[in-house]
Amino acid sequence: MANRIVIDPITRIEGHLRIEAEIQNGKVVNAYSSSTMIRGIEKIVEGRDPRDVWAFVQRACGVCTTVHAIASIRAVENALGIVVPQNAELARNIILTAQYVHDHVVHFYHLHALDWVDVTKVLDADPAKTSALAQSISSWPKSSPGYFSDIKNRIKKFVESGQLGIFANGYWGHPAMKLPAEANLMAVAHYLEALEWQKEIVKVHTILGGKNPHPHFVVGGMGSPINVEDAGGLNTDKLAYLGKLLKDADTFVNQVYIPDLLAIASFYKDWGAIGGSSYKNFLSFGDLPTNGLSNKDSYKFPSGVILNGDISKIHEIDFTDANGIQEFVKNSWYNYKGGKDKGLHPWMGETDINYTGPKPPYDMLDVNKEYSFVKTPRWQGKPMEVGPLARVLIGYAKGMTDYKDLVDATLAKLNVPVTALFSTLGRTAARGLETVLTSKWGLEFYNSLLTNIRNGDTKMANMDKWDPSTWPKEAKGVGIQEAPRGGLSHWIVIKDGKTANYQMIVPTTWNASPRDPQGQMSPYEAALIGTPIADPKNPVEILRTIHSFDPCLACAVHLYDENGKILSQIQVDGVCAV
Ligand code: NFE
Repeated sequence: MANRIVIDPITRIEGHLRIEAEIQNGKVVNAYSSSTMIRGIEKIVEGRDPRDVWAFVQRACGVCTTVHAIASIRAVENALGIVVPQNAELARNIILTAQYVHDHVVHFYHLHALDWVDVTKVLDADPAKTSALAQSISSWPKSSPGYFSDIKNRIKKFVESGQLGIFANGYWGHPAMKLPAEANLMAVAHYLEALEWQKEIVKVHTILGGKNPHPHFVVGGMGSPINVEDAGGLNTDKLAYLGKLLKDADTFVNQVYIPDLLAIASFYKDWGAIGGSSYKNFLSFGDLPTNGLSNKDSYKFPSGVILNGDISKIHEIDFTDANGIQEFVKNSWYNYKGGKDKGLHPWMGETDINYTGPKPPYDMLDVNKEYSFVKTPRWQGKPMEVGPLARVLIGYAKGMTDYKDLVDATLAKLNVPVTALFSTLGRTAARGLETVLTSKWGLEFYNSLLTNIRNGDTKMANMDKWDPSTWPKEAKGVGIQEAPRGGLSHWIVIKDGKTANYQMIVPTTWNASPRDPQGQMSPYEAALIGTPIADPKNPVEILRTIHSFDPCLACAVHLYDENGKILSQIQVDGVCAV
């Protein structure tokens, strides 16, 4: 008989995700993904001026702090037929590339690495050998024996004081941890460096959007005026500083993140055959336009759908198709006026927040009924995985040069076949690969912005349709975006100048959702089936696969349930293990 275990929360930050998994003969045979927070920001923006909505919905999350704002202004621009000036497109692209780089580096070191890296093994490491290892894979200057010796001493003090602080919880000493002591020390050193580094990259947002988190935007363009001689505008000094920040980030990615990723991955190649979703369906909306959002061929991030792992055919997405993108609530704690079995296209979407489900504390969810606050999105009725792996696979399948070169070179370095991408390792590797690309593209966008300014083009916003009296009585729009965790879409219906309906279908909504009315699992659930579990009381293997998606439940449901008080619980056979 299968054992059911509960991991709640499985996320390190970014909202509460609960996984219930059934384990039999050392493998996961069934899995359920649940969010214990309610979705409600969509209700807050009803009746508001569409030009203000971005500022509310951006607060769904403090991690992907820009993406909901950009998806929102794009939805309004799409509804009203507004085309933004090229400088605004470039500024938004630079903000987004900084977001991907920041988000992915933080995910790798602070949200995922400790599933693979054993902090306590650092004490066994030889700093001289660690230095030799670091210098053999990168020219990053902070690699001397003395530097690693200092880091080792810092960790030693943590351990001796008995106060492990940020390292207090982890699967230390677990048999699935495979790194040599020196690789652990190198990774922990860079974990600490990345904590420092991240406060630099966010300055890109403060220069172009005034602040971080939650930079400022404006429907029609950007609110940061270009004036190379004015202290208050985007002037020569700020533009030069912006270039330095982007270059420094590119160096960190190529000299620290990627060498670490490849070094760690080389010890975990078996994870190239674990954690792939059995459906092998991938979706990407595409993003980073270089010649207007309406021109999909100009996007740096590809758009399309892969079905059943067949990379020889890319399907197109029609956003207006009522049977294309739909959300279901059969297994979610929401009702639809027309009943719980049918799906709704998001322009007709409903967010009913009259929750009547179980209240914590509860031992196990009744997964035969509703079991999550995440709704279940589907494309043409099919579950879809979104995220870096989807983008990399679709870009590769489309033969886009940037993707092909990088993917082929990395597979050769790791000596694994292309099928290894359909896995936990593939997800984590794809995130690294796209960070290399987005960092490089950020510099390209920056250079294009400078060229425009040098040529005398300083236009940042198109305010032709700012006045609501020029709007149609009713309009509908969709704002698509590739957020760090995957395809994001905001959907607005405008009536008489006000927001009549608003829906946000977020990357983690696609990946973390519960089953649909046909009983089909969603990506997290499907990816866990077959995962080997060495010790059900310490299920680090489940964390590895779920964290490889980089869950963000704050985004997926948009609002905390004020009654959701359970903070930390891992249960095994009804016994609280941690
Ligand atoms: Ni809260 Fe997000 C991203 C969005 S959720 S982090 O990336 O949108 O999947």
